[in-house]
Amino acid sequence: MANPRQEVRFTKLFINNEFVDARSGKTFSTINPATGKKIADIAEGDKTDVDIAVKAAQRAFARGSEWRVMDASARGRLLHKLADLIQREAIPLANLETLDNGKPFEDSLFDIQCAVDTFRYYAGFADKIHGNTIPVDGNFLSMTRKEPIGVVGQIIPWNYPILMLSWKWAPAIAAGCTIVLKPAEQTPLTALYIAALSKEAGFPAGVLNVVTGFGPTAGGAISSHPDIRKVAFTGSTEVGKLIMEAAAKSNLKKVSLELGGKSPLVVFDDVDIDEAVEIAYNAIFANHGQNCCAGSRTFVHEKIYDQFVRKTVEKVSKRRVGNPFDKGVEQGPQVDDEMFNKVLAYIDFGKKDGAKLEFGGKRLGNEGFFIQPTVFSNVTDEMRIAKDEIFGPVQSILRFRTFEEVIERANRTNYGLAAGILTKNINNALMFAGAIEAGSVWINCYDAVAPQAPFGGYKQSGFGRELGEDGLEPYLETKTIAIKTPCKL
Ligand code: TXE
Repeated sequence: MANPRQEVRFTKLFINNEFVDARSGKTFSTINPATGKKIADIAEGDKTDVDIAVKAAQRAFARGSEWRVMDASARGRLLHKLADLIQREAIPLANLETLDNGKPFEDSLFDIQCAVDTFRYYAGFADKIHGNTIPVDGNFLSMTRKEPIGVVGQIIPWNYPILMLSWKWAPAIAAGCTIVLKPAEQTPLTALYIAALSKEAGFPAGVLNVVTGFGPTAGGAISSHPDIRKVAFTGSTEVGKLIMEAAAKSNLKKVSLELGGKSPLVVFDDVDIDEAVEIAYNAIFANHGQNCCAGSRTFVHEKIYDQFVRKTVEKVSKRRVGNPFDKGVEQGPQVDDEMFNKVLAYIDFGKKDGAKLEFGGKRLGNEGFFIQPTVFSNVTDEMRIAKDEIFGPVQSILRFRTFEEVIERANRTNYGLAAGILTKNINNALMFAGAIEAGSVWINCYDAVAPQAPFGGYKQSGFGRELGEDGLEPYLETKTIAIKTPCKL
């Protein structure tokens, strides 16, 4: 495959503004999913390294430290500076992201722009985080202060490595916290690169630390650490439960979780079918289906069902899958062999459970983790492909008849991250938006995520919100201060 020559410069842990080996001296390989071959050896941090990183973050957060006495507006300027540097380095960052994750190069560039937008949004917030004065009874001046929660741990997944880092770092920095971040073991390269940029931007030592390593060891050390005040996690519901348990058993650190989904996209019979097919296609196939809010249950009204399926197959059959560095390629490999095997297993379940395989269903080529975009029709609610998060390029098309029926079926899931509805009927759209149990609802669009608007889950898709003003809340404590006054002011 004709890939760019991108040097991998950063492979060690980033602690206290220095790149260091893991104390154990251990490393692990990060793999190029397009070939299955090793890209680089990365320092394998564990509990000892997390302890060292937490100490650095505590020093950076100590009373009177450079970070603690810095003007809020200066924190905002640092965030802008980091955004500038990420923009300057967009090409090498996109090369590394595509190499490590497998997503098309253009998609990496798009993610980088979204990350820059997120940093800039929260840069503006740094000096606008403030409390209230409150008219309590009696002779008091009562006021609240919003304070940074302290040292926070952040554990992120591999599906949007740069973007997830920005969702975690930007609000935490704006709030004035210090951070120990663990990227996913599949995709450590860009977090380390951005760590180097944070030093160049001028962040004081210890404010931002990156410990690469595995979930149960490095991640586990974060979630059970006695001196971490808050853990923010994006990943599987299964691990989210472990994180919450570890947080409870250690020091009751605050927790926010952004977990999996099985999001419905409901297509009524009054739509422009070509447009609806296109929206539903992007909703499921974007990022190879490795998207927490993927529209993985396409409910289509019975009146247009057959036509919708036929047009979907036409569209999907033209999807270009291949080397993610090639121009025009829309889909690269799945992230690793584990996800590749999981997706193929679900395709098998789909066939066994009686869904009709309309397109795809197989591995592509004999190198790397490529899977054909796959479409199933005649999918019913109890099938495994309709219930579980597959996290791959597999579209399940279900048939429905009435509004009430589809609301009930759309909500019949443990997840509640997102939902979409396509219709020209404003009443149906609004009633759907009100009745659906999901953190984001998209009407006549899908994946309309923006840094300014909160994002997060109902039910087992997690709790706490990222992005928007709500996204600051998990990183803040509210302190109430009452001052006795000689009379009513
Ligand atoms: O996730 P994990 P995996 C879903 C998706 C996917 C499934 C498994 O359905 O098929 O999860 O993917 C760290 N303590 N999502 O195995 O394990 C891990 O190192 C602390 C949805 O990749 O949850 C990584 O940094 N941390 C999702 C992060 O958790 C632990 C994105 C995510 O890995 C840990 C990814 C532990 N015990 C997968 N075990 C989304 N919401 O977008 C693992 N980790």
